[in-house]
Amino acid sequence: MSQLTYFLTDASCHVVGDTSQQQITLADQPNQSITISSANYPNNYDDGVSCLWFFTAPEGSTITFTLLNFVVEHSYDFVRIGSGSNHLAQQVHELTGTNTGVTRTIGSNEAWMTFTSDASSSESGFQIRVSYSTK
Ligand SMILES: [Ca+2]
Repeated sequence: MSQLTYFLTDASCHVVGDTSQQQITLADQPNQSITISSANYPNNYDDGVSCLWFFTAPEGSTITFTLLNFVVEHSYDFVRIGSGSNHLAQQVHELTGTNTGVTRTIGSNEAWMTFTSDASSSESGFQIRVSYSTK
């Protein structure tokens, strides 16, 4: 993986300075889930983006990512999802191209997600609902 610097971002991929927003606690969200979207959605996202989100759910639960809408430049722009609280390790899923309707589950109550776009060409981006369920 490249040596990108990721910025912690809000639900719309805008950089946040408030450390209280660094962990998204799913149980505290309305409907116990949150929908994350690329910046500008449904208009095209920007080039050169690197966004990072951390999610936590109650101990013993699993976290599910539902790709409500997902169109990014194939093979150049990526959403990556992994377990735990270290976004440089334990990558589990890599998503690129068109994946609307797909779901991916992390077998852990901690998960992270990154979105990276390269220097040129963008698409409409994504809306991803992040929820959890107890085993
Ligand atoms: Ca691109």
